[in-house]
Amino acid sequence: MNTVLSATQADITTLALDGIVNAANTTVLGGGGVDGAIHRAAGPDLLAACRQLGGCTTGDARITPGFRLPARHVIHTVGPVWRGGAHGEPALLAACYWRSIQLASGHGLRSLAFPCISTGAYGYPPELAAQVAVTTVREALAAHPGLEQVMFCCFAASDLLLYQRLLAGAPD
Ligand code: AR6
Repeated sequence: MNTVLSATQADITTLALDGIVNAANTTVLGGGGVDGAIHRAAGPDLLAACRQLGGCTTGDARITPGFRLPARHVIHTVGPVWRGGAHGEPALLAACYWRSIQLASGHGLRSLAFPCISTGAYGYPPELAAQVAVTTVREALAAHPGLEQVMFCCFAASDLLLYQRLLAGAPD
């Protein structure tokens, strides 16, 4: 079965899917950006669940319920801080997407949305991040069956254009 891959411009907290991915930090106790939006929308039970996780290393992921969100689960992953690109950032960002798909598949999720991990506060150049995201998600889906729908949820119109181009297979 082929997974439907798409890009949309939305607030990820509004998506009624089996799971949404959070761009968290290593404490997994909340923060700004999409992390703050997810915690506000999910309510205080999410923070209580995150306290039980004991943190998360960069490139890894953890799963919690979605509580008051329309999404049933939140997968918290920690992207790399961009430090010029020669400090393992591409591999760490790829690991975020790979681990998130692995967790989603392992928990029987059929639909999942990703934000543009690391491209806000963590400074990863959006175009380079989108290339890693699309390539890695395609590879991870081939290795982890069960997901029917994966969405790249872009906040900015400029990000949506990047993903639409990559998903259409257009050359760089
Ligand atoms: N829905 C979808 N995307 C969003 C939303 C939203 N509601 N809000 C922001 N974005 P960032 P990072 C986009 O900074 O770079 C936090 O404080 C945003 O436009 O949220 O991985 C964490 O706790 C950008 O494209 O995450 C960490 O400390 C993307 O989400 C740190 O920031 C990621 O931006 C993580 O930094």
